[in-house]
Amino acid sequence: MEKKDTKKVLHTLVIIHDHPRVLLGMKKRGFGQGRWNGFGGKLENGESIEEAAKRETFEEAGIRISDMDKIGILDFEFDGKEEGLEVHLFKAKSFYGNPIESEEMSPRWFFMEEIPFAMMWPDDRYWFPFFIRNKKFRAKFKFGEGDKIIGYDLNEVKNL
Ligand code: 8OG
Repeated sequence: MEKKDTKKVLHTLVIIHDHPRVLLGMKKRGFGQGRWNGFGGKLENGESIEEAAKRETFEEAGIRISDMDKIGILDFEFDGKEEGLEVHLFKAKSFYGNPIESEEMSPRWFFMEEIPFAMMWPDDRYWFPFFIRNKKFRAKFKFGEGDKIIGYDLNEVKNL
């Protein structure tokens, strides 16, 4: 039988890292509601991935990014669904502005030891150590029912 490749919808994800803290937002609505996450979403017409990442961070948390690095590409598949996600993850260390609550996100700083993995997407605890140690990575996660991870693959890479 011919294996169909799942279609991947591009998304961005930005985590602000101001050592020893990271900025996360509580998602107030939509996909991922009730979870702490970085800031991001889909690309708008004609935008580059980087432009979209910066725009979403400003819209969702009021933070302007001056500089950021791509640290990971996360590939998500959902069992039984034709459409998956390709999420480009950025680490931003250089930014200005103070976090402000938006309609979508309620931002808060977390020290490394208190990152609330139990209230985040279940894949995050797998790749966060790479993010913290500045190791670039590519990851694939397959989700089953109830957002359970039913398979994954995670590798450090030199370039993204
Ligand atoms: O536009 P919308 O808010 O629905 O975009 C979803 C955001 O959530 C986007 O920034 C990508 C991010 N995201 C997923 N899946 C996962 C995941 O498993 N872990 C994390 N940390 N973020 C995710 O779509």
